[in-house]
Amino acid sequence: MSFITGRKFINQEALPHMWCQGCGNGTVLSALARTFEQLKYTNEDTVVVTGIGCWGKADDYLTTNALHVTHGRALPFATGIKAAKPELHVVALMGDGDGTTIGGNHFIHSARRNIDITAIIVNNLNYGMTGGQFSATTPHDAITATTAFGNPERPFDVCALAEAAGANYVARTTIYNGRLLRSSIKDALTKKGFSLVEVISPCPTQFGRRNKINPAVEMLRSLRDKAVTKDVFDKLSAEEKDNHILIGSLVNKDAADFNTRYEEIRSKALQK
Ligand SMILES: Cc1ncc(C[n+]2csc(CCOP(=O)(O)OP(=O)(O)O)c2C)c(N)n1
Ligand code: SF4
Repeated sequence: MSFITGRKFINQEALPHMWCQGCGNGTVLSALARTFEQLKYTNEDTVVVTGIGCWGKADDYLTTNALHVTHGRALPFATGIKAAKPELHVVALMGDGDGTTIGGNHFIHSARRNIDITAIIVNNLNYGMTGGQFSATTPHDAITATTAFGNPERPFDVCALAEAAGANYVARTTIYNGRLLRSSIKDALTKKGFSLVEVISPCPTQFGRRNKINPAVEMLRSLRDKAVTKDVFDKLSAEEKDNHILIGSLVNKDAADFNTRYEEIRSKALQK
């Protein structure tokens, strides 16, 4: 009997990884490597594009083709790769700072373009790598290095943003919900068009410590207790919804992707 381990996609020479104890990044990396194996992807036909941040280091630990680019710019680079080489599987790995704050504009336009890229945003609610500053997903009132007495801003709903902009596939999960994490990554990778998997993940070192959700296992318990599927979420009051995490597949449709539309227009232009 053989088991799916994802081992051939993990660069053993780069281990041990740099992530803190209790960080969720390793769980997401393992789920991604296993799904690559399950889908029979190869190192040659897969490209991982990362921005800057703790999660942005993920490409160091993968054996696939990789492009490590500037902060917030993973999606434009991924777009260029997919437009030029549609046969490749292109995956953009971004933190919430990378993908929705400094890179927020690229995020909505990639979804609008519906280009066939899978974006995996590990949302740990702050800028982990640079010391725990607030990001566009930091909850209202949360304590961060730059909101020492509480965050006056409201967070983006990353999935709602992707849906409104036109993504074909949108799912949210947490690192506690391991099976959903794997199945969401698989569905996202196999869906044509722009796909988003938002993974709510603990950053015990920066976010947990400041918001008194520690040790790391407390962050996992909190994810377990807060994550609910749509049937439960819909019955909650507005106030309760603020304190829960809606998980599951939220959008799954088949609008034509960018490369298909581009080819249609190109062939029309060639006939003139
Ligand atoms: C243009 C630019 N601005 C700021 C930085 C500094 N910087 C590096 S990582 C980072 C935050 C990363 O946070 P996030 O994307 O949420 O990833 P995490 O570290 O939490 O995984 C920042 C602000 C940078 N490298 N480049
Ligand atoms: S600082 Fe936070 S996000 Fe970065 S490795 Fe540590 S726990 Fe993970």
